[in-house]
Amino acid sequence: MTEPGERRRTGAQILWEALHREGVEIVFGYPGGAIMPAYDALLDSPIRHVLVRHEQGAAHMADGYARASGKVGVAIATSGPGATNLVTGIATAMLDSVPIVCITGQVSSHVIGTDAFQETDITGVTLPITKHNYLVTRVDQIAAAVREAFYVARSGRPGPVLIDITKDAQQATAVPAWSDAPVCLRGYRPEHRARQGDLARAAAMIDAAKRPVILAGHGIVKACASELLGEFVERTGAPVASTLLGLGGFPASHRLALGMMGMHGEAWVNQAIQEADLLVALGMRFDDRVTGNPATFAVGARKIHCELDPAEINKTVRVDLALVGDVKATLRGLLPLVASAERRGWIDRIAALKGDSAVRDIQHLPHHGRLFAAHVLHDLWRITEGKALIVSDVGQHQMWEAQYYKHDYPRQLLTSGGLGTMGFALPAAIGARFAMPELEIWVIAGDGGFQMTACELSTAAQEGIKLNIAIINNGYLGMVRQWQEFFYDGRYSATPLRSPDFVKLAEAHGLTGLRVTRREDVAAAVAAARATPGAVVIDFRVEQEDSVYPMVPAGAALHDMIRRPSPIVE
Ligand SMILES: Cc1ncc(C[n+]2csc(CCOP(=O)(O)OP(=O)(O)O)c2C)c(N)n1
Repeated sequence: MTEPGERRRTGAQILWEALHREGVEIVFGYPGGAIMPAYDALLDSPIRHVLVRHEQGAAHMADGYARASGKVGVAIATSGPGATNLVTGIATAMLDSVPIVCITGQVSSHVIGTDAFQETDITGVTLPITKHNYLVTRVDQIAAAVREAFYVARSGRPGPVLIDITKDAQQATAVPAWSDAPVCLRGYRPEHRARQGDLARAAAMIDAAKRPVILAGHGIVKACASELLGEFVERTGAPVASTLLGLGGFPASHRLALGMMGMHGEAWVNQAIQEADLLVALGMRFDDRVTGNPATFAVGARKIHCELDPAEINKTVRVDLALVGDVKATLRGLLPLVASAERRGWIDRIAALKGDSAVRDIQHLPHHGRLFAAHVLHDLWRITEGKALIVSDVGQHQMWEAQYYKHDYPRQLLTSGGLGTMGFALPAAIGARFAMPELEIWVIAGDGGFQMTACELSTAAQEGIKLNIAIINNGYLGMVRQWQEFFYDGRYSATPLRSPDFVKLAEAHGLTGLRVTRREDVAAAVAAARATPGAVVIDFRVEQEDSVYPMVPAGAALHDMIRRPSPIVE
């Protein structure tokens, strides 16, 4: 509808106004030819722009902003190489169901299909890694495309949406027609609600169970269902295992919190899942890193799957009952139906399993004066009282973080779980910083992954933002080295890694760099980083050939874990 007094504007101006109307306050991007009209109009918009150093960083920043805030993150880039540089970030957001909107410039509509300068069919390229995408070739389509894109990104199971806008559509003028009517898209029905009869069946299964385990996933965090989950756990007395992305959705310090499950989950958690007679899966999708071999996964357990996306039901693990709908609404419906229970025998059994598995625990690492990654993460957790927002990269350090930093709060661990994208952490943390100006933020990255997006140190320096960056530097592409040690006869093919001097690299950006080689110096460096304004990089030189334990080899049964040799072999 054209509002009274509405004036004629360019497509570029309409774009920024449409974003503003969606509540966008900040975008992350990089200019270029096909998006220049939009960048020109940006100067007259109240929306803040953060200039990244590589478009992958823009997508990860939008993603980190979205994960930390629960809002939609926005990235913007030019056509061709600018657009293709976004691809890894879009795929990362897709696999972790993160709502972002990416805007790309496209060559003018009359040259589309001619291999024009910087032409890439980015809607074709991103078709399988976006929830939806748009090619906009006319100025009068821009406002509606933005409105729909935000609706699609945040409704139902969230995800990335791309809007590709031709240069001529940005330059043409129109009187914009705004709409406040609810978006209605043919064939897209994102809302589901579990049936009352199924809720009652689920409650009966829960009441009848002797050895239930709740599997809490990312959906708990996204649906802001932590409090309800707490009530549900108190009522049912069922212990909670978390997926990597579910960490913090249920407080690690709770007596019924078991910890992380899966490939590098705690041994007692995996064992408890294998011994369970009922699994209640809440907002998780039975990823292969979580189940191990699905044929041997919790074979004695009945399974209830509470999940928003019907496509996830029976995808890898067959379940006895599916409750399709928002997990918060499902929990709210279940709560009055389930009986109060204690299940002491089951909790005692898990406690016994815990004792047996504690050999890996930090307390049991002998002190040789050597610095282990686990020391760094345990000390960081202690010093920050578990209250920092952690953005971890991908590799061994990511798993040690999940094991040793105990998360009590939702949205305080951001990590690339589904795609496992090295280079995610630094840019995602920059995005999270803009979403959470007050929170203490730590990046935990390996020496390999850090170098994939280290250029974004420049962005952090230009923006003058406070970040603490811990590089867990083991001189290897550690996780791959570990697999080579375990499964390829220790043949280290392309995993030894030489890095720049990270202290000097920080200094070259006008930032502070510190180096730690001994455990006794960890606390002082952490304190110095916290007290120093701006971004600080700490190069933690850790044990080079340590491995993450326990480990369920890919495709093995969940109870078939490789345990840490004890005592640690010299
Ligand atoms: C973009 C990308 N390329 C390759 C991989 C495969 N990969 C997974 S972990 C890993 C090693 C990571 O090394 P580093 O960043 O040093 O961390 P560490 O494992 O040593 O803690 C690699 C290469 C990946 N996950 N992402």
